[in-house]
Amino acid sequence: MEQNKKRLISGITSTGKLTLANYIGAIKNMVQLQDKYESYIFIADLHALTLPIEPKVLEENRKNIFALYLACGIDLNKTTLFFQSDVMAHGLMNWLVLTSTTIGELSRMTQFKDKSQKIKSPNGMDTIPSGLLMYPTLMVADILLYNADIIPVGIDQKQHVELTRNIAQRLNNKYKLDFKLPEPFIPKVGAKIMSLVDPTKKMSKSDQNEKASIYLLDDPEVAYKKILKAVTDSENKIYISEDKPGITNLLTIYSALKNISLEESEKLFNDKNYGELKIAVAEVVKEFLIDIQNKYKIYYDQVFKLKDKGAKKASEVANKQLTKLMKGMGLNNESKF
Ligand code: AQP
Repeated sequence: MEQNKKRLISGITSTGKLTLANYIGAIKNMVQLQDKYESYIFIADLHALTLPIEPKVLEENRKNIFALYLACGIDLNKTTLFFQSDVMAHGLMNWLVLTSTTIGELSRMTQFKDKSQKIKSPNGMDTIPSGLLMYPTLMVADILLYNADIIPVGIDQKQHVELTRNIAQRLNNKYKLDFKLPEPFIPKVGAKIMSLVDPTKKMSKSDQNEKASIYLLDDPEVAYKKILKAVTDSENKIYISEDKPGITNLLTIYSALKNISLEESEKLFNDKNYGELKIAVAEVVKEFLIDIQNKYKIYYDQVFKLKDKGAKKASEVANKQLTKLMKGMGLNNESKF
């Protein structure tokens, strides 16, 4: 059966504690799509090294994310779940992809511009790790290794999937190969969840202000209070509008967790006040966190028992694609794999 299914790949970088935005923008879709697609989901721990990170922190993040994927509904009977660093092909594929990319192409990526701006020293580029520039080529490698059809991601990653399409086309033309051109799969509701303290900025796991994000492992009571304190405007009328990013964000979170459209949420709340909306959103967020945290506790201690099966299967698939590209490029190591 699996041969007839289209392939899906996606990952989350283990740079910090997962947020509700990571769930709504990415994991929720991964869970919904795992019945229909041959699914490969990973913890992007090599990507996490693109910015400085303490080894102990990285170790803990990786384990948390693996257990959280399972708690959120990733099913090991349907999805191949693995740590990126367990599949050696990712590093080598990254190098091969890198040789077909230009510095201009990489430095134009919005995420690179945003993240490098934040850490740039007054003396110039010396504080910007080269890994940050190459983050997208590793993502291209992640996708091409599984010859994936679709990539469930939030809108901030769309540009990297577009780069993957360009590079796949380039490799196909240059080396007469047949890499698929992947499509991003972006959720209808929740493609960009916003910060709770500044709703013009995206919610991000690396935001230094803990009040800006709901973390999947937040104490549910703390999360409840964060929603009650979420920044909104002062009009006290509930409707969806670009001029009302805070209220639109709360309606979006409610819709995503209740599995209803944004317009349905708007209708439900349009004769209510901000306090009532915040309490309703805080309740669904709290319930959601209690549910996944109960499951998380069960999975956390099993991570190292569960991880190798996925890594083995992923390696088999990845090595085939890697060998294809190596041969195409003239690196013909017949008996290597
Ligand atoms: N605010 C968001 N709304 C919707 N989706 C989001 N994603 C991230 N932020 C939002 C999606 O979650 C997945 C996580 O990808 P990642 O960890 O590899 O990188 P990211 O996009 O850089 O995520 P963060 O949370 O912002 O992490 P940091 O702070 O480390 O950069 C992707 O599918 C992403 O689109």
